[in-house]
Amino acid sequence: DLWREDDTLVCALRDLKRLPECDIKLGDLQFSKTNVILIDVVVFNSRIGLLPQEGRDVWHSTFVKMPNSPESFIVKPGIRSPSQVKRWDLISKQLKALAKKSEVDVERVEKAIMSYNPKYEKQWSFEGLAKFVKCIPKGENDSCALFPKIAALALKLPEHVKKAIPLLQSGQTASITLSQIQIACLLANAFFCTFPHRNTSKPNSEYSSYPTINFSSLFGNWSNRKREKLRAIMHYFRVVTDEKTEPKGLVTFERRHLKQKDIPNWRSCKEKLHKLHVASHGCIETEGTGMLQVDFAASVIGGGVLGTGLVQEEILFLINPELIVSRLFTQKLEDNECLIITGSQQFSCYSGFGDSFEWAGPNEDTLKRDEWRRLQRQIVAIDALNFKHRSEQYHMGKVIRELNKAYCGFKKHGHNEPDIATGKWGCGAFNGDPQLKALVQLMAAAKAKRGLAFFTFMDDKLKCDLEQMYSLLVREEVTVEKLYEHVENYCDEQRSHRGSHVDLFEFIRKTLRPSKSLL
Ligand code: AR6
Repeated sequence: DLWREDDTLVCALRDLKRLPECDIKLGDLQFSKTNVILIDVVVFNSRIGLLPQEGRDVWHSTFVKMPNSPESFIVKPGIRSPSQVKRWDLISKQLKALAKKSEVDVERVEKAIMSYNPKYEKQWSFEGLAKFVKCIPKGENDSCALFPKIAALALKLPEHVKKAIPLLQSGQTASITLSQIQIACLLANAFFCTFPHRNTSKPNSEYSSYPTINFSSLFGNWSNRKREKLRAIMHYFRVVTDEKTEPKGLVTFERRHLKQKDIPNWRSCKEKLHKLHVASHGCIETEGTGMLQVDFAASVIGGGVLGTGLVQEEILFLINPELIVSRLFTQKLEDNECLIITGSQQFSCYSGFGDSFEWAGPNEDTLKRDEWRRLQRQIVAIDALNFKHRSEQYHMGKVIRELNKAYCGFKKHGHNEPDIATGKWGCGAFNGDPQLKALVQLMAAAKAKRGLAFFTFMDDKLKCDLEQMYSLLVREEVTVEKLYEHVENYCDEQRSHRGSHVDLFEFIRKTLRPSKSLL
């Protein structure tokens, strides 16, 4: 192997920084105009307990439109003329009827949901949910007993969430902190498809730039994927509706927008590469525990979690279902934006990926909590570009977009922050070049002065190649600006027809060590 010269310069996993050791001092929980907190901060800070923050409903384009808003009505067709009913009156009547029972079947759930979503009578199907209830193994088959509990939880919305929930809109840096039980209550409402104005994402519709949140799409077409997704979701509700296991912490969702003035000029970045660890075994959420964990996101957060998608992001959202609530208030991410979620709980274990994904039982989350009672899990959602043709990515405009996106996610906001756990970001469903994406993430991490743990997900060749490329770059003291130049030259060559078909690493190696390439 021509590459192998000296020892590799990558570091060991234990040399990277993780959350418990970082010991970040948060001080009292504090709200501001851009840091909205849905629980009572005074009560929380005096450690008395967890109460919802008082507030009022705001029916406005910059807030989540709530199903219990006094301004939300449903038009019911009448014999003579249509009449208007308050949405929550109808919903609560239906859900109360369910909550009273010890068991209800899917038909009854369907009837309730359709009663306040009459427009979708012909479009929505509950075939998937019905088959799910039929096919699930005995010990786990408590769905019919869970439906009433989920209904009871959804009904508590007016008690649990009193303050209006702002939308995290594009262009903003802002956060929302709420309790896990508030999240559970919102998700119980999503399960029962109660959120108004959220059933269509047609262009020009009010929420066309938001993800869907009502769970209707999970209940339709049956497939093995649906079965496993529903197992994970039902397990979440099993835990949160049980007083003994109900979670008691907080979770923060923060949208970050990288301001123009903070966008690096990559052409003149003097930083040297920071630490790198590469592993072909293990994965971001396990071996990367305590690090800033990258969600290989879609710009519409959560991607296909409520539909058929089942790759890294969707799996992450299924095993940490609290992440799904981000879909309620997070507008589509722009190029220079990311979403950071702190404190979500991992409720389930899994095995497989895509079609082989399986729910593998409950997960006892043993992470410690921070001063704001958030589990020490930090996830950053960054969406790579989706390339139809691989050749599209070899343009500096595209490379810069990816550099800025990664940098927006990686940029530190305090002194003592953990390193980053990532991998083949943008290289599966989104068709990116793993070598290019690895260098892009290394450059962004160098600028952010953070180390990277890179999990190649069983790709042994990438592990070897990346270790050797990194070692060469470090040995040659290649700075970010220099690396940028190499990438630029590679892109030029890819586009001109003189280009040989070498890969990016080989190209850089030949440039840095021309004599060796002659061997
Ligand atoms: N840890 C480390 N690596 C992983 C893990 C993991 N847990 N899971 C997967 N990989 P992909 P993308 C590797 O396709 O290309 C979703 O629908 C594995 O080798 O999920 O950025 C989103 O909502 C995999 O092939 O990410 C977006 O719409 C590779 O990472 C879209 O997919 C890429 O994973 C994003 O696609």
